[in-house]
Amino acid sequence: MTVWKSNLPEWSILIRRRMPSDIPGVLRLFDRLLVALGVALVLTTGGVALLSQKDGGGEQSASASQVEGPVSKEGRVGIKAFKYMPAAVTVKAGSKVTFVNDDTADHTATSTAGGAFDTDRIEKGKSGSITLRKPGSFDYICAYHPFMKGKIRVVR
Ligand SMILES: [Cu+2]
Repeated sequence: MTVWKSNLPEWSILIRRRMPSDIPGVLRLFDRLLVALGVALVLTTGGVALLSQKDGGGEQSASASQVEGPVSKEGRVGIKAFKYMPAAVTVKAGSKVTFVNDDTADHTATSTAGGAFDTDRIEKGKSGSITLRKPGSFDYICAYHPFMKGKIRVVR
């Protein structure tokens, strides 16, 4: 008990003595906390920004699919003035896509990747069809005029 009693003032003095010197330490700790909070905030807002960018990307792909048109069971692509119209279509797997050559020259619709499909020659004023069974995104060109480019997206 006597040891405890005699120790108590020493402890309180120690604490009191340490207090002033500890304040900057506490402040430094507080600063670190603020910095950490700031970093966390930046990271969070960055994450949110990234997420909203992702959303924007989603919107972009949504508008891209709008360009490609609605998903249909039968696709129809016109060919006029050396252009596929529309240049991109989206169809369900198993769909038939018909190319209507309303142009002044013969054309084809020939996939560029691994011979997925080829209409062969479609004479001017005629049409040609292909059936797409495998889902995927297929770029195609005209075998006679490779600058003519189109895309067919096949979804399940
Ligand atoms: Cu052509």
